[in-house]
Amino acid sequence: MRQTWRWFGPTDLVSIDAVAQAGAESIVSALHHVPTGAVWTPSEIAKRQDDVSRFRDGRPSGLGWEVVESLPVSEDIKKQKGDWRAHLANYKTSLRNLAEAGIEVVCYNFMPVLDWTRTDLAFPLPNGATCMRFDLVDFAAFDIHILARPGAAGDFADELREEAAERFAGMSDARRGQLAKNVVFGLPGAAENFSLDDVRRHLAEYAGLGEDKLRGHLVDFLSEVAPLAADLGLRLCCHPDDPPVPLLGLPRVMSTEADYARTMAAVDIPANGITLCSGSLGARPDNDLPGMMARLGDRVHFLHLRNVTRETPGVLCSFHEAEHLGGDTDMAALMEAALTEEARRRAEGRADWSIPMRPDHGQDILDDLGRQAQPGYPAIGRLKGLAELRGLMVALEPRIAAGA
Ligand code: DNO
Repeated sequence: MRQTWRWFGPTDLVSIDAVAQAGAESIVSALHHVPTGAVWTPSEIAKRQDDVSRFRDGRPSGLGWEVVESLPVSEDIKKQKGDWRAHLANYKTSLRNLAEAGIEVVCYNFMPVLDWTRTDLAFPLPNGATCMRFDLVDFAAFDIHILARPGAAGDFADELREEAAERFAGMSDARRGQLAKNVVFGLPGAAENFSLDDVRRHLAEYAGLGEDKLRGHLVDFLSEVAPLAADLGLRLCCHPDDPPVPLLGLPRVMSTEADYARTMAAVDIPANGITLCSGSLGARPDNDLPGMMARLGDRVHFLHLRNVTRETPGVLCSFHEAEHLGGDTDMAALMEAALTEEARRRAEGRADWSIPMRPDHGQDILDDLGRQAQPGYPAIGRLKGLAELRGLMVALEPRIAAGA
């Protein structure tokens, strides 16, 4: 298992020096400054590789850019509208340029409009740490009363609707503004940061585009890019929806094991693969993460190890981001399933037996507090997560290798 670390580029508050000191072996990064839909040019890719390869004082870091997260899929491609054919051609050019630069793993997602969604970016825990949280009542208050989306009220059960009305009535203007900002924060480091009007405009564009159509567009996209990726020696991996439920009346198609099984079967080649994110998928009680790793492991090209604590029952629930070994996913069992898959690949002689893994998100602890790194991406909280995961790995690996 390759221990990787997400780095947002030269503007990231966490330096390459810090990444090396945390013990990570390679870097996950993206060209966040390139607008979605445009080509990632060889020179921009080379520049990022160079940034990754050096410490602040210019000495070699020994780190390389191993995984792209994400090469974003444009809204036009997801909707098959506007410039989607040009964007698709550009996507392919970017894949060729990445392959040329020696990068093999490319993560993306297919969530309409917003990437991850939270209601709190710094929710205080009893020990003084902060974490990201999704509170269903706050979210309903946002959807029904702040965004005032037509039809929103009908998407929530009566009791929840009443709670949301009460919650909204009791909120200060400042809290309402903060909540809206948190929900639309979108993709960290992305060029797009949406205003409420932008969100309304984007939502309107999806009118009439339901789950089946979006799934069809995903399969169309993969039918174009996955065979090319295979030719280029690349592995594409789709990140799950976060949270893994439809929100804001938008369809979501990569939320469950059944979704993944369908999409893998639709374009049935290894280059069409999975980013198994235990944090995103773990927000649903019916996603069995160790089981998914065991059953879909063959196509898992990238692992995001993170944990959540679900606070309410139901598929659409409140949750917060727990410590990596805390929360509702049995991380030891998931690690065991991942190492078992690696042993299986090694026995088969697969060149890609070692799966890149990153400690996904972290709580803000110690000097992270008040430092305002990208939400979810503090230095020390992630360092702790990586250290704990590495401990699990070192403990389990020899046992599993011996049994293989
Ligand atoms: C959030 C991340 C996501 C992820 C993208 C991948 O922290 O897990 O933003 O990078 O969804 O496409």
